[in-house]
Amino acid sequence: MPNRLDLPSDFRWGVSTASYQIEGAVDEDGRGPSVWDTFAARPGAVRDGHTGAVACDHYHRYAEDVALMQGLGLDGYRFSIAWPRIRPTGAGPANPAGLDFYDRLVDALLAAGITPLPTLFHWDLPQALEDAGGWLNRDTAYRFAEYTAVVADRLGDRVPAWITLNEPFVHMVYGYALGIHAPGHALMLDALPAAHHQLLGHGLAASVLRERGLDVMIANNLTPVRPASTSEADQAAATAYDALHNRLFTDPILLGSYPDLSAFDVGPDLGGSVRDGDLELIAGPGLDALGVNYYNPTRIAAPTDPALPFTEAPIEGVPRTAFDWPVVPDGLRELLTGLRHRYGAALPPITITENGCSVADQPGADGTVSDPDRIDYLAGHLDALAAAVAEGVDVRGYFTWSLLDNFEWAEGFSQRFGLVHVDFETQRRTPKASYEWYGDLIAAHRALQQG
Ligand code: GBH
Repeated sequence: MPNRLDLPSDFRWGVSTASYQIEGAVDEDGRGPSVWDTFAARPGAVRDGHTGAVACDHYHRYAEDVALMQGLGLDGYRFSIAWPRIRPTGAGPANPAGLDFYDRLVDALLAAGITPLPTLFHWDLPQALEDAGGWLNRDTAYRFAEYTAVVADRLGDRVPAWITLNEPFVHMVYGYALGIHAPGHALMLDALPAAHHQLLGHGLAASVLRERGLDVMIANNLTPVRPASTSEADQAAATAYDALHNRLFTDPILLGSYPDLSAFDVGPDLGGSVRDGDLELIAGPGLDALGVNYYNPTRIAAPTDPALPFTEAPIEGVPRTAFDWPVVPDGLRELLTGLRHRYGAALPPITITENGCSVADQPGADGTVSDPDRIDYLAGHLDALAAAVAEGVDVRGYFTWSLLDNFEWAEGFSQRFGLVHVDFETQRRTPKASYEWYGDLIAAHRALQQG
């Protein structure tokens, strides 16, 4: 069996974060409000009333955080750019102080030998754009392309590859269909225009990047969908769910078409949002690498409620994370080989842009943080990844979620995903056992593969 040390010699190791989850400094240097500032201020929206107002204070402590990355020996760092720092009201002139922050961060990374991999949208939309309809408004896609041009012009001389969107599925479902994330709309299937407009924004931004000679990626949260049984009803439900979760955000980019959503009573115009020529705008620029965020598989059964054509069924008999998510490392191999089978020659190289788990870890009496469950999770998933590579899937890198414990959206600070423990009272950073393990793995892989 191949294992993680057998990954190719040019395989790239990284960590991931996102702006609203770590930066804090929400009122500084001209940043405008984002939908997450507004949403987190709503009573009951976030556990314990937490907000990202301070988070990890990374805005002021980025140099210390880059030093932690350097200690891991990373090749790359995936972070996100806060759109409301760059264009505080979503339109109009750029904010120079916001651009300066990412300029300093990029230079610090390069000085540490780390390639920056920015994500342009990781859910913190300028509130002013939400006031005009957010991603339900087609106009937001054009504002996204304008903002992309501003940051690409400033950083493109030092940043080779860019991720347009993070998890447009989660943003649509949690933010627009269920209302458990910002902007907090509970529109159920009427949220679908937010899928199309994000994808249109991806396509327009991709053209802007291409024109500047930059590489284009997207980070989709993909899941292998397993029918709960071999019954026809469960299999049909699984096919419907797979179309909504996986294909809706990948087919238009790689194949130039939307999947069949007729099981949802949704036509090919996604609620009237798709116009002539849009699919060409989405697929036309192409994709240099597909970013895959993987956490767990999904088990789907026939519907119990007539409103939707599926129901989620629990995955039993496997370990669970502190967040209660099932731990199924082989699901990553299943997902990757499935993508290769589905898209064939249309599938670009893959980078794992997120994978990790929440562990309820706290410093012990001696001050160290022991997180064996995270080490098991990462080791298992990296071995599954190596198995997929051995089966012929072209995977170029792995970015674990996350460098730091951070603001975990609706869960506030209660779920800890970091390789580095953060004390949110003192901002003290303590590398966990998993940090040492990951750094040792990177060094061992390099020594073995590069001699
Ligand atoms: C990502 O979302 C985000 O990009 C990132 O910002 C976030 O902090 C990180 O992951 C950790 O949450 O119902 O048991 O099957 C991940 C989105 C949505 C992944 C729900 C797993 C299903 C768990 N996820 N999900 S389960």
